[in-house]
Formats: sequence, structure tokens, C-alpha cells
Amino acid sequence: QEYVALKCRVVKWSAPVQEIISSGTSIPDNAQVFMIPATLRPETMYGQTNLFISPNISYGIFRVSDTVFYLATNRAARNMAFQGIFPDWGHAPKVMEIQGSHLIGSAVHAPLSIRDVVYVISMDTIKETKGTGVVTSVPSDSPDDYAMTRELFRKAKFYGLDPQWVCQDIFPIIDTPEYGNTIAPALVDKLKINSPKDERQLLKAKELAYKIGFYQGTMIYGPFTGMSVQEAKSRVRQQLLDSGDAFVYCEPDGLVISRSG
Ligand code: ZZB
Repeated sequence: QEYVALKCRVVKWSAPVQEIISSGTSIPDNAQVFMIPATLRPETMYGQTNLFISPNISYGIFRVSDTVFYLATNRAARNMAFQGIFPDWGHAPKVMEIQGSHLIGSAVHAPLSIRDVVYVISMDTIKETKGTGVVTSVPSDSPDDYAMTRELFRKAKFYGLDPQWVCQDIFPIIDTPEYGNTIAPALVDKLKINSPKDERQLLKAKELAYKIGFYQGTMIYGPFTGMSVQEAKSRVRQQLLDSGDAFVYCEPDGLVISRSG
């Protein structure tokens, strides 16, 4: 699987992390720390409204240079080390370990997003075994993101979130003939999905959103407005790579281990 790894620069740490960092770490004051969501949908990046971190996963901060650091799962950093993303081949130098729950409430700059700065909120369905363990939220085009955002806003207190961190905007980025310009809420409604725990229906919605977005979608925001998603996808991807706001991150397809075989 080939992901676009987006560099979301931390502009404000949550209170617990700020406390740890102020007490002294090997991250210099002038350094930039980037949270790194992995995405298959670069053309939707205009519509980012939040960044999801799993409260149950432990993340690492890894040194790229004296002034640049990446935040991702240990597993993803290990994979990155074999893709020339860190200077020393095969080695991801970890300077800090942070429990996901502590990162909630931090703020990052999300490249290309209409919302320049977005807040880190929690998603307990993030898999540690996929991508970087950091997920950028695009509620207009990702049913999972829409369902989770709605849940978190309704029950902010229960999830220990400040409701102001949960962005309620949904920006139309891609138009489709059948589902309008915000396909994710349209599918969540149509499939009567009530909660992020509706796994089976959400999987169905995601597959439909991928397929319809790619084959029938037209860009209605950004420099490629009017272009089909099929054509725009690689252009947005290239633009992000050229500007240095993203890099390519690959991971081997999951091994299927058969019990009977
Ligand atoms: C932004 C985005 C916008 C995404 C969209 C999807 C969609 P997949 O589809 O299962 O192969 N993701 C990435 N890592 C994880 C993880 N560890 N756990 C849970 N979700 C994760 O996975 C790739 C997509 O799932 C990624 O692309 C990311 O969300 C999320 F409009 O990034 B995406 C119809 C989907 N639309």
C-alpha cells in the first residue's frame, strides 16, 4: 500500500505534553514537530477539519534532523527507516514516547486545508497495524470521519474533549451525481449509520465512497476545480510532494496467516 504521509506541524501542544516538553527533552526549542497522518485520498486534503489520534496507542517522536521531528507509531517509524525517510538507513531515532490520550487537544497546521489549524481529537478505532496511527479527518468524504466527529461532538464530555476542539464544519470538496457534494454524510444517512461502532455498515459506506468518489467525482474546490477526481488525485499528490508538505510512505500488504494452512 502506498500512502501520502502529510506533514502536520504542531502549533500548540496539549497541556500534559507541554508540561513534559517544558521540563526538558532532546527536542530543541526552534525545532518543528510534525504529526504524520497517512492518507489514500490526497485530493480531499482541502476538507481536513481535525486530526485523529488513538488514545490507546503509544506514539513516538523521531528525529529527522536537528530541527525536524516526526510523530507516528513505533511500527510506522521502523518502516520509514527502511525507506530513506530518516538520515541513517534502518534507524529511527526516538526522542520521546507519548501516550495518544495525552496528545488530545493539541493543534496542528494541516497542509492545503481550508481550516489552516485543526485540533487533535480521539478515534478509538484507529488500528496500530495500519498507516502511521495518525488519521486526518475529512468528514465530507470519509464516512468513518463523519460518524466519529458527530459522535464526539454529541458526547464530548464523555470522551473528555472540549467541544470546541471538534470541528463541525463540513466543506464540499468533491461533487458526485448521486450523493451531492458531501458524500460521507449522505451515505451515513442513507445506510442509517448511528454510531462509529456500526462497523459493517461503515465498511460498506467507505467502499462506496471510495468507488463513487474516484470514478464519478468532480473537484469543486481548489486549483483543480472542474477536473475529475481521477485526474486531480495525482496532481494534488504531486503538489504536496513538491512543496515538501508530504512524502511517500509505503507498507507491505498485510500477511494473511492461515491457521489451517
Ligand atoms: C483521509 C481520507 C479522506 C481518507 C477520505 C479516506 C477518505 P483503508 O481505506 O482502510 O485502506 N486510515 C489510515 N490509517 C488508519 C488506521 N491506522 N486506522 C484506521 N484508519 C486509518 O485506509 C486508508 C484510509 O483510512 C486513509 O485515508 C485514512 O483516512 C484512514 F475522504 O485519509 B483517509 C472513503 C474513504 N475516504
